[in-house]
Amino acid sequence: MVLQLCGFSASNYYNKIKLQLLEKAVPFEEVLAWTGRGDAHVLSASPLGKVPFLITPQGPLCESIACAEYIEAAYAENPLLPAEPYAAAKARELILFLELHLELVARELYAEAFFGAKVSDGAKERCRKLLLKGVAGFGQLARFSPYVAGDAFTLADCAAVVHLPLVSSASRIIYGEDLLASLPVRDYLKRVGERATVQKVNADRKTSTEAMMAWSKAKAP
Ligand SMILES: N[C@@H](CCC(=O)N[C@@H](CS)C(=O)NCC(=O)O)C(=O)O
Repeated sequence: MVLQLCGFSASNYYNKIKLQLLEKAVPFEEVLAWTGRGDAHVLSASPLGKVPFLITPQGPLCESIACAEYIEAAYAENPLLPAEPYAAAKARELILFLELHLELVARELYAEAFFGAKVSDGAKERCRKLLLKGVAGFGQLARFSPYVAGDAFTLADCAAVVHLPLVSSASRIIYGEDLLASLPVRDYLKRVGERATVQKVNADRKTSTEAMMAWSKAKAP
């Protein structure tokens, strides 16, 4: 059975795994699964209803970090983690740092930045302080030389390519300034954006975002 990637292409976590699979040239099938609609098949694979999740020959798997590690272990071709343990741990460190200290913090702003809801001034202020700390820390760890973990494209790039643009645009919309502007993120994204795999992920993201917005609009009272 071919590996199934479930979710939708507007999701940054989904796209992290999609980019990994494309980079590794692992055969896979995309299966559309939306969040927040109480679908039983989604909840049975991903208890919190989050995407992405995988349907593997052994069964379902959720949480993108577990999915990414499974894919690296199960499909040896085109490895995206260095063989040397410390270098591999440094790439994992970047992914965790990006997700815990940048993306998850900025996520609190998305409701207002992208979905027309309101985020309290207190929450915005708290997020801003955390983001400034997170960005400084990420700047200390990230190499951008030319890839985020150094001279090879790794899983850390799969995460950076999908999360950094969101953090950047949410902060521009909410604070009127790009809190990532102190880092060479724009040049980096331009550089990795030349890869056919990244172009495919970004093109699909646009189409999926339009479908998601149209659905929310049709559902709105
Ligand atoms: N920790 C999860 C985060 C996944 C996540 O937050 N996915 C979003 C889409 S980008 C989602 O499913 N949101 C719906 C929800 O939280 O109910 C992972 O790494 O897979």
